[in-house]
Amino acid sequence: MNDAPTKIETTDQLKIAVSEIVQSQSIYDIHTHLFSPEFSELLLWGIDELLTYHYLIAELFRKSDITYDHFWHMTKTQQADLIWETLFIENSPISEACRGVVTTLNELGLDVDSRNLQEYRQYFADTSVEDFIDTVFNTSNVSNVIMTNDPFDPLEEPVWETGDIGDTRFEAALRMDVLINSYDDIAYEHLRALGYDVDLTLSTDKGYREVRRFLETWIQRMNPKYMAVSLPPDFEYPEDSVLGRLFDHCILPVSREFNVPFALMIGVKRAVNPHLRMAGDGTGKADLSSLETLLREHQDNKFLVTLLSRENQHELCVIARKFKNLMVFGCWWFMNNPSIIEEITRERIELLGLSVIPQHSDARILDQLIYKWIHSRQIITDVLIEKYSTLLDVSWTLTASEIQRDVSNLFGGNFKRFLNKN
Ligand code: HDL
Ligand code: ZN
Repeated sequence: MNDAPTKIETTDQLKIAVSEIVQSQSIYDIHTHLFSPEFSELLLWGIDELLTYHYLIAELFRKSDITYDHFWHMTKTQQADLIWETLFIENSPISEACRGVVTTLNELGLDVDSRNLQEYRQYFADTSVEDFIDTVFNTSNVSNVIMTNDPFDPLEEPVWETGDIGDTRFEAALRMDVLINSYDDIAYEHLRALGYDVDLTLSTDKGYREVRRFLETWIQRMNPKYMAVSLPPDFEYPEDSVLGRLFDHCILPVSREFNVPFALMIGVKRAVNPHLRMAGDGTGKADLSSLETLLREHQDNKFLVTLLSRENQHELCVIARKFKNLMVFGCWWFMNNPSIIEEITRERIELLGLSVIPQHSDARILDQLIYKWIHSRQIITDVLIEKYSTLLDVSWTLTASEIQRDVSNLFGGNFKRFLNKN
């Protein structure tokens, strides 16, 4: 860090220091949908994947007259062509998801002004996936990404069976949406077929023991940083249901025993418009009294929580003030837009200081690490400058190393400390 002053007494000095420090800080990206190359086609990268990101598919249908059926029968190249023409040429690419593609192309050194999709395709055709992974991690200054790993996914299982997922920059998270949200129509049969003696209503000690054995097997196989689940806005706890019994008799005990935190991602309404497929999910405000109960009754468990409704964010900060076993993380999905990231980050710092994980990328396509972090670094920089300035205003001077310490905690240190806490 060349020209950032060590002792910071003025706003100009502060701006230089915070900008440089945030820019140079490597990031531990704790929630993505990326995969190491060992997972072959599950690792998405390149311009056609960028353009057919489900966020852009949702935006396409607002501007194009194409029918759902016609679109879904197109090839990925045809879909990308249509999205490029509709959202980037016939309209300015000004939405966050559109802007992200342009930020990424520009950062990769491509001629954004040419608007020549074939030229961009040629760049990716000429690049190996291994080289591109290095390019993306170096350009985005991300040290590690945590994947979203589904033990019920037949495409993932063979790779885990080998015990080698290769590139150590990719780490695992054990995702339990199928186990928790689809127990009776998917997980039950799958577990039985694997030899786990579980029952359909999951209401026996034998069944609890067998689900714990399943979780333990995957924890040993994946070495996950956390176990995660996405939940609807009407998530209730406690509840006399498969979910309630899975939490109490299986997930929470295993989470404590193996010191693997439980990540709750609450507020998603799946398939609000099924015609949009992965783009068809929506959001809803959750009643967070269930979260409060969970935290209060399981204070020896560690929970990572992110919420999908803007209306829940302030309440989450207040709950986090009550429970040290709650780590608030990220601006998830529909929250991952500059105006909301700024609002959420500001209220988190005001209520929780530096004890949060301000952001994750949720990247689905490798290239997205570039734009998602460029955009978020800028917003978090601006909020930090604003907040540190209030200290200068009351004669609290700062040093660059103190800001470095704080920023290092926000972008990885808080997460690592939370994982190691017993
Ligand atoms: O459930 C999740 O982890 C969400 O992030 C969904 O994967 C969603 O489709 C998404 O990619 N959001 O950014
Ligand atoms: Zn996600």
